[in-house]
Amino acid sequence: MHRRRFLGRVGVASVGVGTVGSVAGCLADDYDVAMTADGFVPDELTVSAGGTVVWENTSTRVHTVTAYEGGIPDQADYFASGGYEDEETAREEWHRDFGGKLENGERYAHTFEVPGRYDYVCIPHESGGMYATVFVDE
Ligand SMILES: [Cu+2]
Repeated sequence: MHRRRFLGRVGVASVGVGTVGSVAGCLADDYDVAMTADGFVPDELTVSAGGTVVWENTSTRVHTVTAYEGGIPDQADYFASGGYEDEETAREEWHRDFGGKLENGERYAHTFEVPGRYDYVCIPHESGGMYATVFVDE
């Protein structure tokens, strides 16, 4: 399990300079969702509004984190690795030059402000079922 609570990370940030070494050790696996060879783990995650989710590619395959534009709350900001502002652009850039790719060990983070359900996908592995959901509580 690599899930960690948002409040837990605030606690880490307040730790003194003298323990930087051990903090760095903790941060090595301080992510919420792993991108394995064939999926997002966990494929369902719940956070509180204002919480940040960190994805890390723990596999040797290249992945993306790409929100389904029709699968997020109306008022929510669109999100995608590569920073694209809409799903169409994210898909075009992936097909053009692997835009938005996350290689082994690379991370993507997004802060969820609006409560609701967020469905997202890995563009190159969509047909393989690599999609998942973040639920944001009030
Ligand atoms: Cu993938």
